[in-house]
Amino acid sequence: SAKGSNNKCMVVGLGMTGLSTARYLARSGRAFDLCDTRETLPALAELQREFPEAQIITGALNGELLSQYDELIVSPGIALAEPAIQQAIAAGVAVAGDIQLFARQCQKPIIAITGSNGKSTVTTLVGELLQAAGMAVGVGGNIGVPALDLGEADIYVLELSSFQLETTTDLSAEVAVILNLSEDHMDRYTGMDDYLQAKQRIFQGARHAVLNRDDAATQPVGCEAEISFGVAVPAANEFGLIRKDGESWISFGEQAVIAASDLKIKGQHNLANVMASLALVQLVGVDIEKVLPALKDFAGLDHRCQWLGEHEQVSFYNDSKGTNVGSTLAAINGLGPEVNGKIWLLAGGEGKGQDFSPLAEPCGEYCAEVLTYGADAMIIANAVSGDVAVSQQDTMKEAFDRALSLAEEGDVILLSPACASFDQFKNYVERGEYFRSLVEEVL
Ligand code: UMA
Ligand code: ADP
Repeated sequence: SAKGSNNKCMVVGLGMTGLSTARYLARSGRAFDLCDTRETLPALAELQREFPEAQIITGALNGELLSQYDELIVSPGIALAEPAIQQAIAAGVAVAGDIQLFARQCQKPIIAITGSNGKSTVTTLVGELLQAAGMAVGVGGNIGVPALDLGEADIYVLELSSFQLETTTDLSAEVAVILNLSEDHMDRYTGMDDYLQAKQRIFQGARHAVLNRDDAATQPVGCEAEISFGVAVPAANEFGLIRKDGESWISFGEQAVIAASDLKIKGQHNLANVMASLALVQLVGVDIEKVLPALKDFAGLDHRCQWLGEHEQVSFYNDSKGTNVGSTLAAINGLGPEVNGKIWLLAGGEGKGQDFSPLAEPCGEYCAEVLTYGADAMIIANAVSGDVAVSQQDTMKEAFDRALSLAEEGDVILLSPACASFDQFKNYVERGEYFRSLVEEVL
């Protein structure tokens, strides 16, 4: 075999990304084949009909075979560390991902957003602010619609995962940001440095960058941050928080922009998300004063610290998208100071090898009890039990019933698992809907 001997590219992985890539290559008239590591693909017949020219290969990746292609377009669900892919790279085969293909042909500005937490919130909000400013916006990437499936637009807002960035070499975004960095996906990275290096690829060729002053890991590489955000009182060209009339306000330099109480999304982490969003739209030329009504209307996304209702003065919050320690910390530190009573925290699921000890101290401060359940219930319980009362259950329902029976007026029952859901649910959406159904029986 020899690199490029068949003058084709290979689409590796046939999930949403692979399909969008195949459609794009077909539209562009480029020759390609398709492969997936799974032995059987449910939609194989349809695929063969849609792409009659392509060979479809299923089962374990073959390095010898992959080495014959000009370029591999690798899906985010497949690690580049796969030996077959490494063999092809060693043979000189180029590797890219769908985001790289998208960037190569895109003539319009791209706002690129990554980070461990808050990506979907910021991506959605930025999309709404740009729309309010009168632009036709394409919003996609990791948030759901693959970039190559987005239609014509004046500007694109892309949520990018570290997996997507691994296969991106020159994004050339108009504005790029790493919102924050905390431990996640340690099952795919050798450590935090490796994970951060993937994220930093978002700055390659970027025209402008935004920095989170409270998180040094978000520092742009190879370009300057023009606008920053953080909780401290801002200097010129910075977003930050000030006190005004006894209230917390977001301010740009000396210009007070909006009171925290005028926002529907709550918690300090959401103030950071709003500041990041304002910085991003400002750097593509939007007058932020004009989009304030849209900002005030933004109610946040389901499953992210979402208030579900109140019963006998006990409030219920669904934070099923809290799939890592960083997001659960944000939920506790965000809600904690605002709660009159205490928080009953339901946490558990698949821990992805995380260290849960950072939860101990804030749980000690704000929680009545941590109720753990699911596969890694014991690991979480052990990590926090020195600082807070803990009970262990098999299921979320048992944890919920216990919290409900013990909660007092002014308390909050919060689902913020700090874990992936796959041990007991299809995904975080199903987990959140289940929690909502438990709450609705009470309301
Ligand atoms: N898979 C195989 N063999 C293959 C290809 C895939 O076993 O040959 C498995 C993967 O291990 C994975 C699943 O199939 O479990 C999906 O992988 P994929 O790369 O085909 O994924 P897509 O369907 O293309 O969806 C991807 C993102 N998924 C991943 O990064 C795993 C979606 O983000 C994203 O919405 C979509 O592209 C559109 O851009 C999901 C996600 O979980 C929501 N992202 C992670 C996160 O947010 O934490 C990074
Ligand atoms: P992502 O797309 O990065 O997963 P989401 O906006 O979907 O981010 O939020 C995921 C989880 O992280 C939710 O639990 C949410 O409450 C929490 N979260 C949102 N923004 C932040 C932030 N800036 N810092 C920490 N946690 C956050």
